[in-house]
Amino acid sequence: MDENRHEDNHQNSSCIRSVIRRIWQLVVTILRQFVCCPNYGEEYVPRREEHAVFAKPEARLLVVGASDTGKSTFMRQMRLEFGDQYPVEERRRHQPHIRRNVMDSIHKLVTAAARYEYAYSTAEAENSAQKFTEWPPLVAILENPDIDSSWPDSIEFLWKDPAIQKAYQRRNEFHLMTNADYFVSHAARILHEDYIPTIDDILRMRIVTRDAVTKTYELMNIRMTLHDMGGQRPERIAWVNQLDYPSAILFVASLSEYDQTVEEAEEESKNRVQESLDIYEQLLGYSPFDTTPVILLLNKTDVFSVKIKEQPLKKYFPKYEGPEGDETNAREYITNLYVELTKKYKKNLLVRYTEATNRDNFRAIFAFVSNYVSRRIMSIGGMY
Ligand SMILES: Nc1nc2c(ncn2[C@@H]2O[C@H](COP(=O)(O)OP(=O)(O)OP(=O)(O)O)[C@@H](O)[C@H]2O)c(=O)[nH]1
Ligand SMILES: [Mg+2]
Repeated sequence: MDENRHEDNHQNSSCIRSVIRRIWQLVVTILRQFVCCPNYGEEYVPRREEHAVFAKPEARLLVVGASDTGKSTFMRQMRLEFGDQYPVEERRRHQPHIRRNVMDSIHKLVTAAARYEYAYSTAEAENSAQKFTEWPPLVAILENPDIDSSWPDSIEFLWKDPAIQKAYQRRNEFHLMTNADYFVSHAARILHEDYIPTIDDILRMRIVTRDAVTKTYELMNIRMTLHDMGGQRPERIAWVNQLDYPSAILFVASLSEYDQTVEEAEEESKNRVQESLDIYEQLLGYSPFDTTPVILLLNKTDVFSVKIKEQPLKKYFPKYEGPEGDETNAREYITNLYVELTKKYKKNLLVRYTEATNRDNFRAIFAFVSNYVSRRIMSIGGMY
């Protein structure tokens, strides 16, 4: 009963907002006609600043999805393409995060090798591993610029040892960050005293988003605001404050997460694809989004194409009947899980496969997203 009343209230307020939006569009249209174009009948060419106030359509995109799927990486690409492109000072600010990524990766690998009782190939490797077993001294280097000069070589040396490589093959069991291989194999450069992060390092670093991050970009023919919403469970509680009539939803999911469990819910050992589908379904069922277009970005195609040859999809999704190791079939199976849910809610869905760390791929995907959103906004009167 209460639930129904809640639903009714929701629908009423949706209706009122929709009417207000339409009235506002009408006012803007009248203003354009009589304020911007006083010489009615002549062809009107707006001045630059009038463009900014009246003509440029605005879009508001919600970038949502489960944690670790690539939402913030997409935002970093936006900044590289349309923002300040990460000047040196800004890159330097990320130095401790990236060093932490190196330390976290090698610590988790060494810990896993010990847990699986994998023996190191030499006594030297065994000794090196000892340096990275305790976390507190490792994290202390982030405040202390005098990094033990033996560490970079030890990390790169350990990375080649079969014990660490065998642990790496089982990385889905212990929440190793996606680009751990990149960080560990670049340890010497990253731990060097003169280190300044490169753009590649920035795109690959892992920092969990706490609180939503909002950025507005003035693009050629549209002003676009993107809200990057933290995807971990505690962060998702804040989503409701931002869910007010977006122009479109960019739902980011990782193709490569099919063999992993949710990091922040270790006790449940819930599969990450299932978590992502559950979040997706909640958004589809949220009534203010009834007419909001959804673009599904199935991300981490590079990681997926390597993983699918190593980890059978059927082991994690027993209903998968396609050939094992076949990237196209496996990709379609995962895509269909989202498509089926979308059909259930009678919505339209646009799907794109992405590699958020790849500049060219990002450019192509963003061109598609911005064209689609601009055309849609223009078709409903220039405002949303
Ligand atoms: N190799 C590869 N790594 C990716 C790709 N997309 C994202 N990553 C990496 O995956 C990790 C997680 O990406 P984020 O963008 O931080 O994920 P998020 O969705 O913002 O996560 P939350 O902030 O926890 O919600 C980072 O280390 C990224 O560099 C991809 O397409 N390929
Ligand atoms: Mg993030």
